[in-house]
Amino acid sequence: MTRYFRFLVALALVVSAGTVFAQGRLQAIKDRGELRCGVNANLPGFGVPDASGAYTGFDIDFCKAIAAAVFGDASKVVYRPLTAGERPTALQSGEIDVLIRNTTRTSIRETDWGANFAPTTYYDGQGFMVRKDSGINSLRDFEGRSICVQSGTTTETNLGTTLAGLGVQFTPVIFETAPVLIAAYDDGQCDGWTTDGSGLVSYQTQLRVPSDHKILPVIISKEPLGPAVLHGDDQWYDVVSWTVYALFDAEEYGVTQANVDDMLVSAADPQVKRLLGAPGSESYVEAFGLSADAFYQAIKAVGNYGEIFERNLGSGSVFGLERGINAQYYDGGLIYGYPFN
Ligand SMILES: N[C@@H](CCC(=O)N[C@@H](CS)C(=O)NCC(=O)O)C(=O)O
Repeated sequence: MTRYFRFLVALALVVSAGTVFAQGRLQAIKDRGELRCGVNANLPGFGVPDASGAYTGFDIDFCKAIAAAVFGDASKVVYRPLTAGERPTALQSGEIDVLIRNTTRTSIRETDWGANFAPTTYYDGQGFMVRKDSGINSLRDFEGRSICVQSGTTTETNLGTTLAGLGVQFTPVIFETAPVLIAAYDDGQCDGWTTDGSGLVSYQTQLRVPSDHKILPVIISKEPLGPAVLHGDDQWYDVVSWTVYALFDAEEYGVTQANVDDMLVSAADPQVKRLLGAPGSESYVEAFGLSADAFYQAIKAVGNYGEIFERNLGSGSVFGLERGINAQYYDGGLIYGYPFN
């Protein structure tokens, strides 16, 4: 690329980002008629296209919820598949409106990436998988062994710092994407591999003989996963954040995909009426720049937080993940919706 061409590209990015900023991303999305969501294309349970090319998963449902809140139509999403390493540029260039791709909230990502993280939707932690017959039962057993790890992730840095701290000498075998990494691990190219606990459970189902492998009972990090937008647009950040809170609140108030229509007309609880923008209730939702029934639309499209969890990752899925710390606060977990008032 010539220096002049690079200058033109940079100028175009600045001008287009400026246009979005000047009028606000929410308005730009409405004018465009579609939400651009940066997602995972390779992580069953979180984000993956099915045989017909339709994306499904826990993260995908949050893209749909935001589209439903903005347009009253969950199908108005364009999914942009991203590798781990592509995430910051996709966000910074303005190419995507929101990143919802099992992305950990960290200080570096808020500062260097310029990401503003919405509420955490899945509290995770980094773990390890090994073959049952490997003789590896703890991190110290990786001494002199190899570990597959994906680049552009928190996983890679945590691995290096944690094992260095323990004085364990190991060989990292680095891959850019998960499918290649999993195949290499399955072929015996590494003695173990490491990623978010949810990712281990998801990918274990894709190994040739899943039951030949085990997840070590060790977690080396905090991996709070959630949606992120670019710094600098408070209105859009609020829309994304409060769509997440609305889905948390819906579970707390007992509003489900199945009963939301009834709730809209007959709920007596003022909290529910405010959440749904029920006729006759004061509108707290329009203040976001959305229609009064925006969060009714989101719940109607994907259900409440608990329904999203169970359908994609929990009892309604092949993964059977427990809610654990992703339970509601009143059940001893960390999920806590904020009030609409
Ligand atoms: N949460 C970590 C890890 C995210 C990540 O990319 N994990 C891998 C392994 S679960 C993944 O999703 N790979 C999918 C792919 O490469 O397409 C982060 O934000 O850096």
